Amino acid sequence: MSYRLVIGDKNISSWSLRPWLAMRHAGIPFAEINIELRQPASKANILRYSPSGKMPTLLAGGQAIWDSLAILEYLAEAHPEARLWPEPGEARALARSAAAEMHAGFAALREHCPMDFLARLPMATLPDLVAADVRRIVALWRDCRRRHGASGPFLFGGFSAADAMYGPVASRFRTYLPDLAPYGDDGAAQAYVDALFALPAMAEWEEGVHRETRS
Ligand SMILES: N[C@@H](CCC(=O)N[C@@H](CS)C(=O)NCC(=O)O)C(=O)O
Repeated sequence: MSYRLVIGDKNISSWSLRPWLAMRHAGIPFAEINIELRQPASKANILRYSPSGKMPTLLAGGQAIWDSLAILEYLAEAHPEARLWPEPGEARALARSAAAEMHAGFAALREHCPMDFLARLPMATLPDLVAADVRRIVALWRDCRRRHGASGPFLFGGFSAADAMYGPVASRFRTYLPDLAPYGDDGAAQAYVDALFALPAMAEWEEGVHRETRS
């Protein structure tokens, strides 16, 4: 199967980072189609590939698969060797819950702390709703790590689709919240953020941001 992944600007397109990270980390080959966001022609350009008018969209042969979580599910099914969901059923159910919670939630964090990959804008205080989101994410990460993370540095040990879903959150934390201790972190959440940024695929995304912002 030949894949093309339609994505937005790497500095700000948090949804795009999710499947991109999973595919790069898993070594699933794909070509990128880059569409600049916030331009007069952006919507028309996206609609050439994606019926929803949103990115990311995976073009798998002749078929378009849109929405980051649907793309991850498609890839997990098409590439079982990539182990995008953890094996034991209980861990897999928790990984899916964590991914879905991210997909459907944390609206306050998204609104007040938009992904801005290269920026460093530490926030000393957060609006209550954002602080509640951060506390919940820190607690969720700790729970996943404690219950299922023994075999590696990620939420379920080895890298999974849940980590792809939270990659953009790691970027938001690096930008706005370099210290997670006030939100209940005992060190596990920060270590997890560091593990995500130690991935060669994250470094490659960052290089891509530099290239795009220079051009
Ligand atoms: N739920 C979707 C959201 C996708 C989304 O909002 N994508 C943004 C880019 S980060 C987009 O395409 N915006 C362009 C527009 O709305 O015109 C997903 O997970 O893929």
